[in-house]
Amino acid sequence: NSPLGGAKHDRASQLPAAATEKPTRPPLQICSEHPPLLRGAIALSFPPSLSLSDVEEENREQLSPGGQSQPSNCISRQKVAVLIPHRNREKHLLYLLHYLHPFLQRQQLHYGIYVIHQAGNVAFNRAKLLNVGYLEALKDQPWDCFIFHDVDLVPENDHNLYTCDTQQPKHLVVGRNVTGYKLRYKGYFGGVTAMTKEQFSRVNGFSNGYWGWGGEDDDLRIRVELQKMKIVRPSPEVGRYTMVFHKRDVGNEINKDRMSLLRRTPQMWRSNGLNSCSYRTVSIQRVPLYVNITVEIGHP
Ligand code: UD2
Ligand code: MN
Repeated sequence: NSPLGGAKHDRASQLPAAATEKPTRPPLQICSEHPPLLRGAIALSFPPSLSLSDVEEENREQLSPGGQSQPSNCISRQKVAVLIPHRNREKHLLYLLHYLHPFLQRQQLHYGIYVIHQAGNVAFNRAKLLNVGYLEALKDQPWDCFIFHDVDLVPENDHNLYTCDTQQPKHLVVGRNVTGYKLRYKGYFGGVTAMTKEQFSRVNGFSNGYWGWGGEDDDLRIRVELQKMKIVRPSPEVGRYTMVFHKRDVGNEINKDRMSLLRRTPQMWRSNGLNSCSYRTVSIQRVPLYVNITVEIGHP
């Protein structure tokens, strides 16, 4: 009379359907925790001749408009939105898309890529663009997990899974080529991070108040710590990125106020973030490789 005793009995009900019935496909299973198609570390190259039509052609069959895809033979464990803040880095975007689409498909993810493009020439605001990306992506699809992704960082190892840890925020960039693949400093939370919808809304997203270069990533870390969450990372062998060479952009000069802003995060986080993110959407275009959201976010 063991609980498993019924198994033999049940077989009868699973006999093949009679020939007159339409064949039914077996229901899809949840994808494996260890995607079978992963390749590990790969050598990256950045050919100057790579063009948009090359990258579109490489991906033509795999993507639906707006650069979205899902595995055909299993159900993705999470629905993942990749958010890329952008202005005037077209070539970097092309290299990233060239590597990222096949990378995410090898990981068997249901995913979409959103490029949030800051209109105009005033100071760049990476953090506010990412808030906009989160809010707009959720109007498009019920994503579970968000990857906040610099345009110039290309992952070198596909064991670095672009999924969220359901308990803790995840920092995916342990090391970069330009810093000898070492963690820049304890608490470093820049470059590429993964947070669930709940984790990100719990910290009220990023601050909207960081104009120009620096500080916004540390501000997010403080928000995370104030919620008693603890950042997790992949192993150093896996969390490796190549940063495509660049200089500091015009319009993204170092933010001299960043240290004083950071001291006020504990007082500010509740009122400055997702709940105070005002912007004007200029356009939303579903191009073949991503959704392009062009947005006016104001000025300092
Ligand atoms: C570091 C962080 C980055 C951010 C930044 C400070 C790493 C790997 N990255 O990047 O996450 O915290 O410091 O703000 O540590 N961008 C444009 N156009 C512009 C300016 C910026 O598209 O004109 C975007 C683009 O996605 C870029 C990102 O903003 O990758 C960060 O800017 P960066 O690459 O100039 O700064 P970096 O490399 O010091
Ligand atoms: Mn960079």
